[in-house]
Amino acid sequence: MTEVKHFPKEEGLDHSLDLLKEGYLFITNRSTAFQSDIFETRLLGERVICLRGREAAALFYDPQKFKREGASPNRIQKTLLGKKGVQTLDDEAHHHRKAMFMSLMTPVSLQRMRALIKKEWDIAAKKFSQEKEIILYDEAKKVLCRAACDWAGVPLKENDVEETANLLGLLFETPAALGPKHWQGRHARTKLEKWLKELVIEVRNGNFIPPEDKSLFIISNHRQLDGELLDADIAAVELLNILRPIVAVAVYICFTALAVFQHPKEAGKLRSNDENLLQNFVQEVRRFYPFFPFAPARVKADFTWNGYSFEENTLTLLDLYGTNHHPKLWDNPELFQPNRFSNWKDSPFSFIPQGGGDYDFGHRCAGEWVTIEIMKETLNFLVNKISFAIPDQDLSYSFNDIPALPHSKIIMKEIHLK
Ligand code: HEM
Ligand code: MYR
Repeated sequence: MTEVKHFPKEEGLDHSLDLLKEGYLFITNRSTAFQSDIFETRLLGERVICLRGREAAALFYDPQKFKREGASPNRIQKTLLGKKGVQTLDDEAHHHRKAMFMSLMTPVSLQRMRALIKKEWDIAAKKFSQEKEIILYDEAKKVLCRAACDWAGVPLKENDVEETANLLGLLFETPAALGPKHWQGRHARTKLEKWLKELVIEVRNGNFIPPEDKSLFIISNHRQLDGELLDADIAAVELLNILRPIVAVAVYICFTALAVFQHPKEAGKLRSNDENLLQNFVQEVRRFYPFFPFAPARVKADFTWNGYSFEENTLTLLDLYGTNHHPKLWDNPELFQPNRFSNWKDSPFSFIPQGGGDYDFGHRCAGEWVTIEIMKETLNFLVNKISFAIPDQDLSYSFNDIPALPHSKIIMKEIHLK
């Protein structure tokens, strides 16, 4: 018989304030103190199990053991995710909806995204060379917003680009914010969902005809398992699940620029334009810097794992950042070393910046390949297409800001095309 174990447990009524204070390091700090990749705590008034590491990730991504129904807190749904989208589904309903997303990620469509990003940076660079200085984060959001709408088949006038980019930005900038900043995110979602719902209705009425291989067409015409179209509200939520995260790559673009600036020797190796070296650098940016902190799920039905009893419905968090920095999985995890990916043995559970496990049957990010393509093209642009100066500024970032971003948002000046 296996020994029954008690979860290491921190004392106290609630640790939500500690989560706000410690941010990305909340789970790692406790795992280190307990010397355990599994422990229990209390957050927002309920008992929560926290997990970290490869074995724990394999458990978390077992769809027989965990479900997503009721897992995301309301403040995340009202800003980042919306209601009734793919992230909240389980079993057949999830698999069917996820297949719709994965059908958008063909090699041809990934190459189309790469070409769009190249075109947008080329146009933007000509403008940058006329400017005294630019803020990379703001410019990247606009570049990505244009590319996202074009890629998804969503019409967007140039005059609306800045406002739309900022609204999409608020969806991922505000889930963990307090007060007015958080409410800006909720209002942004209301406005964006209304815009896209009306567009879906236009497509269904035949008043607007997008190309058949683009997200707008596929989501508008998607049939559920019962043969019905999605409610137009839900179609809008799913369209935002394409547009929002593409704009969110702006955060990774700032960290990419920071890495280029702080690791000039590594960046110098990229001058050869070698696709594998670009890939390794981008992978290390996604491993090293904090972005999505942890993924939430609930226990589907009682089970025991390694002697620990998991009770039905218990909220469980998987530490994405902490797994990417786990000392048992990575040599010198706190060093930025792109070369570690040159002979890295691929595992769906140890390198999980965008979630782990299976794309089709689990909740792993549908846009991971798009993200990598956008980042590689942008890295090539920063290293091989332009020269620039980084004036004095606060390039630090805080582990208790979710999402974290270099505080100055990367100010660049003296930008010239090479
Ligand atoms: C899911 C991160 C970019 C579409 C996820 C998850 C994470 C994540 C952590 C959830 C994993 C889980 O619940 O277990 C990121 C990060 C990105 C990014 C850090 C960088 C900006 C993208 C892009 C797209 C996208 C570019 C689409 C073009 C999705 C979708 C899901 C998802 C549709 C839901 C998958 C499901 O529930 O089955 N992403 N993502 N993401 N992501 Fe991303
Ligand atoms: C996306 O837009 O889907 C991609 C990246 C978003 C990162 C957002 C970071 C804040 C999320 C807090 C989630 C906490 C989960 C319990």
